[in-house]
Amino acid sequence: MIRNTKMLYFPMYNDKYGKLVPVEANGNVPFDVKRVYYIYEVMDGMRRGFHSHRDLQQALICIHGSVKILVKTPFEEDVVCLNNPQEALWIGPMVWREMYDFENDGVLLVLASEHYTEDDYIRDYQSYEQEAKVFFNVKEKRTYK
Ligand code: T46
Repeated sequence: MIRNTKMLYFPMYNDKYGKLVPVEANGNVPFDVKRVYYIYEVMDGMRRGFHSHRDLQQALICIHGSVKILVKTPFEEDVVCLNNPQEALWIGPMVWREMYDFENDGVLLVLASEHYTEDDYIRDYQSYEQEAKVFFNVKEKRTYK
C-alpha cells in the first residue's frame, strides 16, 4: 500500500436471515464519521475523482459489485480493487484518487471524517504535486502510517 492508505477489515455476521457487517466510527473505522455518501450507476468507461483532499480521511467500501481505485502520491501509486463489503480502503490526507471500472452495478459507499467543503479539495494535479511534496517531506508527522 502507498503512504496514507491502508485496508480495513470488518467482521460479518451470517445467519439464516442473511449477512450483516457492522462498521463503527472510532472502532473499526479510525475516525469520527461526519458524513456518508454513495456513488452508483456509474456508466461504463467513466472515471471519477481526479482530486486529493488536504485534511479529509475517508473509508471507501464497495457494498455491491466492484470498483477500482487508483491512489497516488508524487512518489508512488497503487490500484486497489474493492469487491468485498467486508473491506474498506482508508485514504488519509493528500492522496490523489481516481475511481473507475464500476462493474456489476458497483455501489461505492464512502464514510468521511468531515462535512463537505470544496476548500479541502485539490483538483489540479500540478498544484496537488507541489503541495504533496511539501506535505510529505516537511510535515511527515501529519501522515498516519
Ligand atoms: C472522494 C471520492 C471518493 C456534495 O454536495 N456533497 C458531498 O458530500 C460530495 C462528496 C459531493 N457533493 C457534490 C459536489 C459535486 O457537485 O456532488 C458532486 C459530485 O462530486 P465529485 O465530482 O467531487 O465526486 P467524485 O466522485 O469525483 O468524488 C467523490 C468525493 O467528492 C471525494 O471526496 O474522495 O468521491
